[in-house]
Amino acid sequence: MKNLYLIFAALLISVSSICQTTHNVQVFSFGFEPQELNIALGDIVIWENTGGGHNVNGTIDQFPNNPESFGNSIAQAPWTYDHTFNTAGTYNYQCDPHSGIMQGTIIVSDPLSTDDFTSNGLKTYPSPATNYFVLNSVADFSGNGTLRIFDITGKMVLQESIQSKTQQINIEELKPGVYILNLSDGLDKTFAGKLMVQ
Ligand SMILES: [Cu+2]
Repeated sequence: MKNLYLIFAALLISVSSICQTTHNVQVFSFGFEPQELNIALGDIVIWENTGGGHNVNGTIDQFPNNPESFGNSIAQAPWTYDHTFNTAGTYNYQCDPHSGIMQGTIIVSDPLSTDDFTSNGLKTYPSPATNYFVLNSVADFSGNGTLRIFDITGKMVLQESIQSKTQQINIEELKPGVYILNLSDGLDKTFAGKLMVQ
């Protein structure tokens, strides 16, 4: 029983520590400041152009190794442009008219890819999921319990009673993004994992 409380406390701390954060990048003649930015999955970056005609180009066309595209069109200051990063990885971007001197990097890390979470072994199929998913590889799970799904701000968005290991869980109402799963068998076991919805 003590073990259950410890796991649940660890989950709550993990959930509360990964709230969505907003980061600012100044755009000016000629540069991005900070030029390199480390953020967490789900964070928002706001670029603010305070002077000159610039843009943000982080498209896969321009940078084939970017996990996904982002960016805006060239325009005179003032403007702001924001993007929410929902895929981990390293993103490069540039200002097209000044590509030789205006280059930036965003490094997005996944706060959930820690030993704490992976060692709990709660996996889902398919991943990413669209309309539904099933629990996968939960060796110690009896098949009866309660599944709770939290968004990245720690808000519970879905609670489902689980009656079998192969039960399909409907997630048509969940927006694309990363979610945290908490599965309890109501006795002494709790499993944690993450869910990618597209
Ligand atoms: Cu520029």
